[in-house]
Amino acid sequence: MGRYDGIEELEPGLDGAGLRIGIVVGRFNADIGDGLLSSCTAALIKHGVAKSDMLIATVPGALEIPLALKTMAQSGRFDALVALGAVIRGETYHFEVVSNESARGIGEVQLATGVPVANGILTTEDDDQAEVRMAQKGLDCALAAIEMARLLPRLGR
Ligand code: INI
Repeated sequence: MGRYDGIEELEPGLDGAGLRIGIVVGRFNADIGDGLLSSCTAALIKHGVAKSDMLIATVPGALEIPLALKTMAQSGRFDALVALGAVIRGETYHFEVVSNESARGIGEVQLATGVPVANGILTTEDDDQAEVRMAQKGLDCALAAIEMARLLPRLGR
């Protein structure tokens, strides 16, 4: 029995066993990327994703992430993807361009390909804010990737 009598509600599934997950990391703020990546992979492993079912690709910065994701999505090899990186206002005069374009591109990849993409591109005022947020964001993205990979096959039947 669900919360609503007589109405089926799909529960979030967080079993990562057997899921193939691709991760793209921007190297522009490398320390933040490493922090995001370590918490993300630790959470994926904790939830049952095999190391041999993960592939990590690094790219120069957030603007290169959507194309790498799209190529992975189109390969058919992945159940879900994760984008990790940091756009820090203190370091760029075109903060808005980089953050907006990467977010737009990431959203476009998942809608165009049907492969879910968890967006872990931090957008912050400075390094300190990014450091504070990176562990939680990496974890959140791991869970979002697993949950969406489990949910999509159950929708639209
Ligand atoms: N890329 C980032 O990932 N984060 C940033 O903060 C950033 N800044 O500050 O400019 C950034 N720029 C590089 C960009 O993503 C591309 O790699 C570059 O423009 C080459 O295409």
